[in-house]
Amino acid sequence: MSDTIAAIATAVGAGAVSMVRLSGPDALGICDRVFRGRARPSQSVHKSVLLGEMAAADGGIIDQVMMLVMRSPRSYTGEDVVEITCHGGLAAPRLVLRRLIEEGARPADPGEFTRRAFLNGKMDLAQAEAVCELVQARSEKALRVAASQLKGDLSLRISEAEARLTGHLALIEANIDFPEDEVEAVDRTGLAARLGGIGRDLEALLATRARGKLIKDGIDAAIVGRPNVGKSSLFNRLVGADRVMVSDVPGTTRDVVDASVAVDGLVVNLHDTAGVLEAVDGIERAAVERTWKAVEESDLVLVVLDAAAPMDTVDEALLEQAAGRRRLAVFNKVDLGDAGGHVPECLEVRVSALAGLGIEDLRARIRRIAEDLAGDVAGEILINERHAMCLEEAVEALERGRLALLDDLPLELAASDVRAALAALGGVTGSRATENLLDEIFSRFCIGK
Ligand SMILES: Nc1nc2c(ncn2[C@@H]2O[C@H](COP(=O)(O)OP(=O)(O)OP(=O)(O)O)[C@@H](O)[C@H]2O)c(=O)[nH]1
Ligand SMILES: [Mg+2]
Repeated sequence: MSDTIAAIATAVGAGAVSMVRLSGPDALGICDRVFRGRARPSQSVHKSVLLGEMAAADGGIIDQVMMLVMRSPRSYTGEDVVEITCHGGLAAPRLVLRRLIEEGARPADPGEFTRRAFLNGKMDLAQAEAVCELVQARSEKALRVAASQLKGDLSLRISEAEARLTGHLALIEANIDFPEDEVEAVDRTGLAARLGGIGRDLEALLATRARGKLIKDGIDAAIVGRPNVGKSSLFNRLVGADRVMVSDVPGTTRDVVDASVAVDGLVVNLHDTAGVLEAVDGIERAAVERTWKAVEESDLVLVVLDAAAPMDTVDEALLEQAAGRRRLAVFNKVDLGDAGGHVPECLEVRVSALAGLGIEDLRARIRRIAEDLAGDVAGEILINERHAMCLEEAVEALERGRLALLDDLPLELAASDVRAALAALGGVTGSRATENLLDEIFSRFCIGK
């Protein structure tokens, strides 16, 4: 890890300024060679800001730049870091980067700055993951959850459990090593209860997995109904643009079409689907199967019904299928009349996608359901799938250890289970992270982070 890496850290494209980041043992040396200004970067103290010019290899000027010098170990990566702010656009940041590479820097891999921060002990793995989640957050709630994880809230909960387990392990091991000596004897029932208590705390964390996914990835809402009831018209209304084709020919939509909308700090992923018919063959059948699958995979189902016509068996089948999750009966085409349809024990709205009636009411309903699903996340810890796998392993090991103690099995068994639980917990914060795992996590990052 002795090389110096460089990358454009800002989005490339039109913009007033861009930032190119450099990290590694030669960061200051490289800057000395390309910078023309009053101070030398390598002579500058931590947190210096230098204003000057970036010189091309032929001595010409590439751009006016500002350099922020952060010296090891007090930087993001723990190495010497220079952040070079230049003008935005396509040319300036690319030329600045190219110049740094000419002088010996290597283009950074995705997430490599954060990977170095992790390897240099600047943050643990849960915090490094939070950096990625923060950058990718599509809603305020997702952002807040990531920010709390970056601050170390999840890591703290894990290290508290680790500390308690380490204490219990020490007692068990002392009893194994010096059973006859003056060590405090293991109270098997008491210790089993304590392991059970830690297991329950971890289960409480595990229970946040589903909501974590909902908040980070958004709420999936499928729009389903018979052909021609106006699903696509409604989809376009909610998206606020003519995203999908609408026509009076039944069977216009053949595939599931997705669009995400922001609803009060949350993301709702809308899925427009093919109309459902009773008996179909061929391509239509495949389309209808996708619709049923969309119903199964969604958190919320908007069942669109024709307000002006009586309900039929397809409507009833869809409503029933959706009953297992959150569902909303949307009576569309009220501008054509209202047959007074009603679905017992189901939220209902009456709209006209064509005339734009009742759409705000529909949005408000979706918002309320979404908020209800996501709950209040102020300062809350929500885990991701990877954390969940580690925690499940820890919970299982603790349960084995608890039973080993209660069943009067040799203490060695309980000790090995507690050790296994500790190792699994370490997986969350990365104390036993393998190269492969790090590759997988950091490859999801953007370049320059
Ligand atoms: N009068 C009236 N017509 C509507 C309304 N909503 C949609 N339509 C019309 O109904 C027809 C079908 O609309 P679509 O949005 O394509 O219906 P769909 O449910 O997506 O149909 P498929 O994709 O074929 O299943 C179009 O001619 C729309 O203009 C409405 O609220 N009132
Ligand atoms: Mg359609």
